This record gives sequence, C-alpha cells and structure tokens, in this order.
Amino acid sequence: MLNAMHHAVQAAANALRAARRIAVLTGAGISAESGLRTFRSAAAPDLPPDMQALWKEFDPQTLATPEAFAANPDLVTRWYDWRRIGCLAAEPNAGHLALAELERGLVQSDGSYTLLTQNVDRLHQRAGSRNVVELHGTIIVWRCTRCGEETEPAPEPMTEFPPRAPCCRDPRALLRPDVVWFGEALPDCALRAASDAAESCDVFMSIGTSSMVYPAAAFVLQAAANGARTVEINPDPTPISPRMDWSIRAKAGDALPRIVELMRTG
Ligand code: BV8
Repeated sequence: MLNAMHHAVQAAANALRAARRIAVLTGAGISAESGLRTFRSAAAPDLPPDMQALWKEFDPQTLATPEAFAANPDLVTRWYDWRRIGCLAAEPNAGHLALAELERGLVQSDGSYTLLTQNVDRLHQRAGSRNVVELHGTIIVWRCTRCGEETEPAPEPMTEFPPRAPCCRDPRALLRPDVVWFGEALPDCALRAASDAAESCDVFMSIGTSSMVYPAAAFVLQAAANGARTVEINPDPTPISPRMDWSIRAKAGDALPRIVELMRTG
C-alpha cells in the first residue's frame, strides 16, 4: 500500500481499536468482490443474452421504482428475480468476513456495533454479521402487493412473471421484492436504528458506497456532527470523501482484513 494509504489504514485501525461504539454503512461496493454488480458501474458484458438488453437499455434507478413495477410488473420482476438468483449464488468475500470478525471482537469486549447496509443481498448475514440493519430491505424475501404477507421464494429461478401471490385469491395480488424502491420510505425501525447509531457511535465507517442515495448517505455526516471519527473505504472518491477523517482508496476486500488485523495486533 502507498505510504499515505498505509498511514490512513493504521490511523483508522487505531481509532477503531479505541472505540466502544462503532457504526458501519455499506453499499453495493462491498459485494462487488463477490461478483455482484454495483448500481452505477457500467453494464457488464458477461450477462446472459436475454438480460443484456435489460441491463443496457434500462438504468437500474428507473427499474427500482413503484412506477416501473406498476407499468411493467413482468419486466421488473424478471430483473429482480435474475438479481435474486445472482445474490443466492454469490459468496461473502473477505470484506464481509472482516466486518463480522470486527463485530465479534467488539461485542466480546462489551462494545456496541451496528451494521447499516444499503445492500439487499444478505451477504453480511451469511458472513456472520449479527446486528445488521437493512436500510433498503432485501431481495431474498418477496411480499404480497395486496396483504403484505412475506415469503422467501425457493432458491431457483421463478417460472411465472409477474409471480402471483399464493396467499390471496385475488388474481391481481402479485409478489414484489421486499426492497425499498426510489420514492418509497425506508422502514421506520431501520431509520430509528440508523439515527441512534449515528448519534452514539465513536467511529463511523462508510464502505463501498457512492454516497449519492439518501437518507442513507446522511448518517455518516450526522455521526461526524456528533463528534464521531469517520472512515471511508472506496477505490474512488465520493462526495463525502473530503469530509472524512480518513478516506482510504482501496477495495473493501483489501483494506478491511488489514484494518482488522492491525486492530488485533496493534
Ligand atoms: C426516501 C433497493 C422518502 C432497491 C435502493 C433526500 C432525502 C430523502 C430522499 C431523497 C433525498 N434526495 C433525493 C432523495 C430521493 C432518493 C434518492 O436518494 N435519490 C438519489 C438517486 C438522489 N431517495 C429515496 O427515494 C429513498 N426514499 O427517502 O423516501 C419518503 C418519505 C416518506 C414517504 C415516501 C417517501 C429510497 C432510497 C432507496 C432506493 N433503493 N435499492 C434495489 O436494490 O434494487 S438504492 C440503491 O442505491 C441500492 O440500494 C444501492 O445500495 C444504493 C446506493 O448505491 P451504492 O450502494 O452506493 O452503489 P453504487 O453503485 O452507487 O456505488 C458503489 C460504490 O462502491 C462506488 O462508489 C464504487 O467506487 C465502490 N466500489 C466498487 N468496488 C468496490 C467499491 N468499494 C469498495 N470495495 C470495492 N471492491
């Protein structure tokens, strides 16, 4: 690692080792090394043929809306089911595993840890993270558009689009992914947990997010305003980079294991 980066990693590790209360926000970037596309990266040439057009013709932000679902439930549910199968096939990477180890160490020493994620892939939970707040819901669970009943579809591609909801006889009752679309409110409990964590943490780490989606991007600034030290891990600069105590230009899968090792060894 370059000297400047090495210094930032060491300083961040020192601050995290001294912290009693740690909050972390993750975005699609921490799952990139598990093979899952980020929201704003370029279209991927290796998509299956029937998905190329979808990915090239549509900006995810125009598909991740209630209006898109109402207008074309077939297209939107096909896109989400394709992503769901990709999430189920992906494995947690070194970044996910390092965060789970960080949480175990802190909790064992009576500290508190909150992991706020914008990701819908549940890779943090599969890596062993316990206190995970899904700010934008999850693609692994779908819910009835009529009665709200939740279901976890089988780990294989759906065969009916849009999928009918098994819980309601009404033929208009469909299944939709249990995610928060643009223009939809985040769950109250998630907002409260995020705000509480931002208010009380000693260190707030923002990892793998372009910091462009709100209100998720605001929590690190709320933490800084409350006196927390702030760390960012992202290969690219983001709008919050200049305001971080340490902004580490690295992949999560490289920086996080190194930080956790330095926290352990001093
Ligand atoms: C709401 C789920 C109100 C679906 C998603 C101010 C306040 C409140 C709202 C707004 C506001 N200003 C604007 C809004 C509206 C809107 C918004 O923020 N728009 C943006 C585009 C300007 N917000 C909303 O609509 C939110 N709703 O506030 O409602 C309300 C209140 C009451 C009643 C009704 C309504 C809802 C936002 C949630 C939308 N849902 N996802 C799905 O997944 O399909 S957001 C979507 O973007 C994903 O969740 C994604 O996680 C999220 C953020 O993107 P990132 O995770 O950051 O991913 P991205 O690709 O952008 O960046 C990846 C980064 O990783 C890059 O920086 C890259 O450099 C880096 N990276 C790459 N590789 C690595 C890496 N980093 C580390 N390691 C690597 N290896």
